[in-house]
Amino acid sequence: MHLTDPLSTSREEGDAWTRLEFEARLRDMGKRYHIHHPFNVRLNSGECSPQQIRGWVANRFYYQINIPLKDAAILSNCGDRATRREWVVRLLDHDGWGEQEGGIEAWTRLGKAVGLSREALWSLELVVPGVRFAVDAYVNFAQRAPWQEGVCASLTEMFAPQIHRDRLAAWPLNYPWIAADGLEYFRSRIPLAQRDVDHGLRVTLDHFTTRSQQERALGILQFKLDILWQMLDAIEHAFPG
Ligand code: AHQ
Repeated sequence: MHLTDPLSTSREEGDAWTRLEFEARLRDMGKRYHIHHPFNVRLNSGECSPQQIRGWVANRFYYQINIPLKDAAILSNCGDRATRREWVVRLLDHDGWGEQEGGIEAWTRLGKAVGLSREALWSLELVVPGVRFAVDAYVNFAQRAPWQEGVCASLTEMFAPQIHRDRLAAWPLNYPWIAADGLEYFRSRIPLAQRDVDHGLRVTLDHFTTRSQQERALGILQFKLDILWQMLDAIEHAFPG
């Protein structure tokens, strides 16, 4: 096991961190969040071309349509009914239910607003290998890992409200050609992300209690931060300008 392996726990056992210290260390990893990725900085500064924005939307669509599969994998591994009752809403948030269109449908409206037809989006023709592999790694992790580890990996959403707020503030100014209703997904996620993180953090702080377990939790979060970072690396490479 390489020391650089983010999922490695090859460290001697120290004292467990307090709950507050553990949460602070999880939140401190926000400095590695993809909000700081050069592509995201350019995207929010108005420096991306319409083709780059379409590339980003089409590739992130693959992430979006896989979130419910990831969340269903966690549900299928979870024997605790109370947790499942809380977790199941995440699938509905994305797939929708009854009259509620859901986040995947909202993302197709974002696609339309940036010039991607529903067919182009759903064809997945613009999804590049690096994005596919990163997203598939996330779903495979959720299928294989204990459900609490899958929950822990979702905690990158601790940092998501800010990235959504940035888009809502910057895109109308920088990309006036993108219809405002295309940004509804970002607006909808801010309260949902906060609700999801409340639950995910409670599960994580309750489950990972020894020092080596807490270190593993940090490694799991780093693994998910790497997934988000790699997606932007691959998109940046595939859509240079
Ligand atoms: O729109 C996003 C979303 O629904 C989720 C679910 C959550 C998870 O379960 O891993 N993560 C996540 C994220 C969403 N949007 C990303 C973005 O940059 O718009 C951020 C991403 C995350 O922070 O993990």
